[in-house]
Amino acid sequence: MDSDGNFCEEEDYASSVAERGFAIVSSFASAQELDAMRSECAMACESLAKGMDAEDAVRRLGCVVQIPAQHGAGYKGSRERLYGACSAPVSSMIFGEKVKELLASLIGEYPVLFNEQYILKPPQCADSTFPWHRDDASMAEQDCEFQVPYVSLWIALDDMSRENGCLYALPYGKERGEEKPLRLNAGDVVILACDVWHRSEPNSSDFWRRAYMVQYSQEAIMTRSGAPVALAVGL
Ligand SMILES: O=C(O)CCC(=O)C(=O)O
Repeated sequence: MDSDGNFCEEEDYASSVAERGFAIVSSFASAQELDAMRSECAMACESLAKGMDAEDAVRRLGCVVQIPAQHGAGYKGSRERLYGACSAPVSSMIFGEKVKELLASLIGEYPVLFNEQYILKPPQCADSTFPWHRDDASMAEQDCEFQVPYVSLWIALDDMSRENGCLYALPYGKERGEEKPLRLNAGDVVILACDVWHRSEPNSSDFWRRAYMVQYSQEAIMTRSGAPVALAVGL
């Protein structure tokens, strides 16, 4: 952290995640990958809006935009069919060597993608608060048999500020109130451990605040009934 309380670029991401529950990777996404994610995100909104206003649709969906796609081995192909030409840079980013290298020290050599979603806060959207939560709480709700370790990569598609609803993560062992805003540049990533508390405030700016979150587990996460909890796509 610098003297203003902003988080700086770090290199030993695994140690940071183990010690405080999160880490920041500066400039993880290239300009081409950023463009492609923004295009996918616009297509996802259009598709979910089904001819209605995309901004209204996002507000209705509680800011989380997730396109249902085929699970398992056919997944990569199904997202290519959904998003067409703009999917290639995103697919290579979420399944390729760069992410594998990052994930190797965090969850091992055989990561499994189990979820991806865009988190979009429309301009001046008072209803875009995410209260304090840990991501693994949703697993408990889904009747999973084992606690499989996982991490989320939360990718900033726009510059993030307090005004537009940036993330706040609470380092392990700290009290609420000690969290700092994660002011990021577009293309930076926050690695979030599944048990780190985090939140975000509403977007009170005049522009969209867009993020893309991809989640990877150490192995497929199964419910007690034997089905994958969400996607189960090996890299
Ligand atoms: O993007 C945000 O503002 C928060 C999203 C979040 O915390 C989550 O999806 O778990």
